[in-house]
Amino acid sequence: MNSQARTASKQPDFHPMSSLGRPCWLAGCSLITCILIALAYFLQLTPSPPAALVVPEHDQKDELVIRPRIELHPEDHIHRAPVTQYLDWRVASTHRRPDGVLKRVCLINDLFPGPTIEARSGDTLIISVTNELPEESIALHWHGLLVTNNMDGAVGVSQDPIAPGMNFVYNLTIPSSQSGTFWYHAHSGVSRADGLYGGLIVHAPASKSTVRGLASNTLSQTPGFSYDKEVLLLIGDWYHRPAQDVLDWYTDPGNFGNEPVPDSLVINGVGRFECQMAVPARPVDCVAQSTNLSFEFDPQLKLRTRVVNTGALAGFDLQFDHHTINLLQVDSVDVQRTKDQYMNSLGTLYPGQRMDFVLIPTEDTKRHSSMTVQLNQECFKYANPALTPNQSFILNSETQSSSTTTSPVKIRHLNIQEMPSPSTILQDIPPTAQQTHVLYTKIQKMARYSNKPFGYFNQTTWKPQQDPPIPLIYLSRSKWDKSQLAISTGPSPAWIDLVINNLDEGPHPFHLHGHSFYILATHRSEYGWGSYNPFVDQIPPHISDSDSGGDGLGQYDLSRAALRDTVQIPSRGYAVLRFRADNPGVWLLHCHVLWHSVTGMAMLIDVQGDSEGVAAHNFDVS
Ligand SMILES: *[C@@H]1O[C@H](CO)[C@@H](O)[C@H](O)[C@H]1NC(C)=O
Ligand SMILES: *[C@@H]1O[C@H](CO)[C@@H](O)[C@H](O)[C@H]1NC(C)=O
Ligand SMILES: *[C@@H]1O[C@H](CO)[C@@H](O)[C@H](O)[C@H]1NC(C)=O
Ligand SMILES: *[C@@H]1O[C@H](CO)[C@@H](O)[C@H](O)[C@H]1NC(C)=O
Ligand SMILES: [Cu+2]
Repeated sequence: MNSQARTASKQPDFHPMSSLGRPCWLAGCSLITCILIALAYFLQLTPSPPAALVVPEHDQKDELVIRPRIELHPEDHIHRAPVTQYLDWRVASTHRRPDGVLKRVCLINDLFPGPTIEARSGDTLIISVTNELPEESIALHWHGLLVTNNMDGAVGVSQDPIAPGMNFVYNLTIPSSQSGTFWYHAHSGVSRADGLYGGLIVHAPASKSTVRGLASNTLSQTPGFSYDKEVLLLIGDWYHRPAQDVLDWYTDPGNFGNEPVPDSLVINGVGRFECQMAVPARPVDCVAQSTNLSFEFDPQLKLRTRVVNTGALAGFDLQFDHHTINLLQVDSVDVQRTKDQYMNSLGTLYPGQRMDFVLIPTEDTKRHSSMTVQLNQECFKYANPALTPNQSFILNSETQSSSTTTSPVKIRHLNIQEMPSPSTILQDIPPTAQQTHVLYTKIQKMARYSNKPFGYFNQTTWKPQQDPPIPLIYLSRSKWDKSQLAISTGPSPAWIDLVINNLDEGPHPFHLHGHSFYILATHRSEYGWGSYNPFVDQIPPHISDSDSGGDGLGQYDLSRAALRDTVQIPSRGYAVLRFRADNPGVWLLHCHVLWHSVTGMAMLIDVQGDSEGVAAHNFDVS
């Protein structure tokens, strides 16, 4: 019981919003105090920042630095037995200035992002969620965790939304087979883009041999893959308008279905915006930041860096100077190691995806080092002059003169979208599936819907079940309304192939609830429509490509497959996913671009079986 209470009350010590003494407009004090201090600043009543802004435990040099750092504590979890953690969450909203611009932000227990959950495989999380928002209903989804269907948080599918003033208790048992970087986010309306999300880290229990006390990953025992500390980076695009206004803009036929381009980006709830960048058409209430943003990571340490794309629309690339990168996991699954293990860049991480890597200082790291976030502009169909798409953040401002030699670092690139899983994971894939389903997805602006954009799978645009307004899992299939397009996988377990053709000019990051899938192939067509129907096409387009293709033995090169829960489907192309439908229930398959999923780019996978015993085989932990 002691360890339960200890774990339950634990908050990350370095949560950007949780400590006292952070700048007021970023911390939990009232709006009025914020305004007063901001005024004092502007009127220069104080020559240096007021005492409230000083981080008490640090020296003078640090006074003007905000550290948007979330440090993790694997040592509290990897050596203990599984426990039940009780969390009591209140969801509310208030006005904050994450990047200097005032915006109504959703908070969990006064935090944006919400509290970071740290657990170990086999833990049970009992999370009581009380909705204290005045108007919006909410629900929370546990992205990537294989939970039981009724705890999945998908409004209209597995639960009713939690109305204002109401409470819902999530009861999640983390399978003993899962560990890695996960996150939770709103799965109702658009509150995710108002900040209703947070990190969920599952530490793997320590194995017998540990490296410097840490063994959260099998790779950590391999030279080059060990690390000293763990940190979390929740990085995402950010809009200055309320998410509902952004959605209204998107669905306005006058905007031709162009996705709203974000104004900014935030890392762990903090960003940087130059007030003069705001466009006249969208005036903002902006306070210039007088502080530097620096992570102040110890330049001697190797960091296991866990990155989540929490954004609504944009993918991003990360660049580090004076560091190399060793990729450990994508979507909480190990990746195959490469011969050339030290990388400088990893390619684009799309909304919903996660990557874990060891950030390794190079010889000259004791100098100023920085991380650059580059929002990928491929899905920006117009220019937003307010946005600075490439932004650098200081990792370490310390300048030591111990090393002046700069060892030239060869630039090596890796594309995480194409990184296969290790063969130990791929050996589970059967040579063929029992069922194959072909799907077509597209955003359409149709005259009969006043040219508003809606996302489609085949002929159906998804909406939460309304007629009758009862979540699908409590209704017989014959009662589902016309917005529910579903694939039935037959008696569980069964191996299923999904061939998802993307008929759009733009890519879509698709996420499947309740299961991970093997990506067997992806294909992008430069011209025409690169669709694939295995029932008709003798040779799949990805094989007829000269530079990619199989081993000539089958349609798919299983040795290059990747086990994931989110896949970027290229423009005018497709992805072939193979998964074992073994988690009974009704599960969403949807685009993780928020503006696409809320306008219908979603459908259902109906996995038959007894949902009481969902994934029960995973629950026994020795
Ligand atoms: C912020 O960083 C810049 C560039 O490194 C530096 O010149 C400046 O002194 C820093 N300001 C504060 C307040 O630390
Ligand atoms: C959570 O679910 C488990 C397994 O179904 C059950 O034994 C336990 O009583 C539940 N706990 C709560 C607080 O509902
Ligand atoms: C941002 O970085 C990317 C990749 O290096 C580059 O192609 C692009 O031109 C940069 N954009 C801006 C606005 O600097
Ligand atoms: C989607 O459309 C394709 C082509 O018409 C069809 O083969 C497939 O069965 C449809 N899928 C579903 C789930 O209805
Ligand atoms: Cu999409």
